[in-house]
Amino acid sequence: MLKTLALLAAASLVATANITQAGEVSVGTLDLKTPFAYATPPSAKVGGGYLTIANTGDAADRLVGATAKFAPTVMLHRTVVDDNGTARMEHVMGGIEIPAGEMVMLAPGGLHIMFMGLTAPIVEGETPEVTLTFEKAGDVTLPFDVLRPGTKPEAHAHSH
Ligand SMILES: [Cu+2]
Repeated sequence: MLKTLALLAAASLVATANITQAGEVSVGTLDLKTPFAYATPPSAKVGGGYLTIANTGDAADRLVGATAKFAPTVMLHRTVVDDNGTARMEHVMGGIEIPAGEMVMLAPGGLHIMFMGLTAPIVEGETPEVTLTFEKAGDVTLPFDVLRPGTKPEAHAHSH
């Protein structure tokens, strides 16, 4: 009986995303923290999205893709610096692994979500929704904070 209840509880955790605190969403064994994007000028066609993903489970998961209403194409990218010191972005093939018990940061200058072919600018202060797709945890839609380019997200210490 207890075992059945535990299984049911585990199943419901997988099926629904729980908002645990402002700016933090959990889905399955994953905690998604400080999702943010940078505001874009009106004519911009691309923008970047970032967040930290912690895997509290004992099996690896994988971020395999993302979608957003404001961008017809969303890719997973990594910024790399070549031997000449030139930064460029490359498509991350096969998705981003989130190892068991570890935390992966998507951050400026490294791994990021690339919103391409923007149909509307990303506006500071708005909270556009982005759907992330994980191999095991499934789809989770969460709001991204929009920050002025160059600024860093604050630790979420909102007092309500
Ligand atoms: Cu990119």
